[in-house]
Amino acid sequence: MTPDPTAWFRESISEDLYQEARISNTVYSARSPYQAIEIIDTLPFGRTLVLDGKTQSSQTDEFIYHEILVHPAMLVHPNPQTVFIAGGGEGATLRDALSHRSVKHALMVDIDQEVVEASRRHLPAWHAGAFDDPRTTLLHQDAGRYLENTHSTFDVIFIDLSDPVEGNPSALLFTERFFSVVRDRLAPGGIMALQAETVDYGRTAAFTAICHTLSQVFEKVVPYHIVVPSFSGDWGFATASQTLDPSSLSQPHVDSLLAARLTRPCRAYDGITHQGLFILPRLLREALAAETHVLTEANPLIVP
Ligand code: SPD
Repeated sequence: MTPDPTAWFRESISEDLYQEARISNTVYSARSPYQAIEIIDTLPFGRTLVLDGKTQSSQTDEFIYHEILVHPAMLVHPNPQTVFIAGGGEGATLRDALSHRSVKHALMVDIDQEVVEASRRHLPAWHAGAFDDPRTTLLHQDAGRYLENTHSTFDVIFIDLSDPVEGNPSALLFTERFFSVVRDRLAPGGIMALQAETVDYGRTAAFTAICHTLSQVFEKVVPYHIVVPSFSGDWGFATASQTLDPSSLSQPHVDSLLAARLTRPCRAYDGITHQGLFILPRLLREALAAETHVLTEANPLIVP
């Protein structure tokens, strides 16, 4: 079928910059109580989940995003058995966490059941059966409130949230308060990892504010990055813990840990890729060092 030449997905990258991808098919379009949900096929990036106008992940490079979010934190932990995922509606963070044979239980809490149901139906390569894995528990409620009210602790916590655009429920989870709740729900020796917005030069304010806010709460914050083309460029991540530093893992150590621990082969991540994640360009290092902004509920992160 010839794509409609007028159908474009237009996503704001900043107030003054947009990325556009030609749409070949609209697979799903709905508004849940929390956000606008679209699943589209685009020519450059294939099938794509879009929430409140922002790309969440795309067929052509979702494995880069999810492997890089998940594996550094999982590998630096000596024996990750319990995992918590805040958000992660597509199920691919769950998929990659469950690929570690040490994991006995993974609890995913995503507020939006409609995102998960649409992903389960239309994004099968993302979850790859992870929702039906006997080690999985899936709940639909506010992840922050859940963590505040549970006594459980977790070896690894992933914060895989949609971009905090105005009105999206994720905005209140990029805050000092939420990061403190996460810290208190880590088991001794535990670690968290999160997606932390763009690190493209000139647009690093969200990333540096997230890392600075994490550093108010955790002893060890390790920022890192990789290019995710459907996100329009270089994307930021961080781990946070009291002592663990994934950048200390050598290339051969990463490769041997992967061989010993994983049940699913990686496509983007290996020992050499791991080394590159932690090499931050000078201007980004300077921006991180100069950051003073602490994100709070009264003054949360909002991206354009
Ligand atoms: N799974 C949540 C990741 C959100 C990333 N959004 C990317 C937006 C790119 N403009």
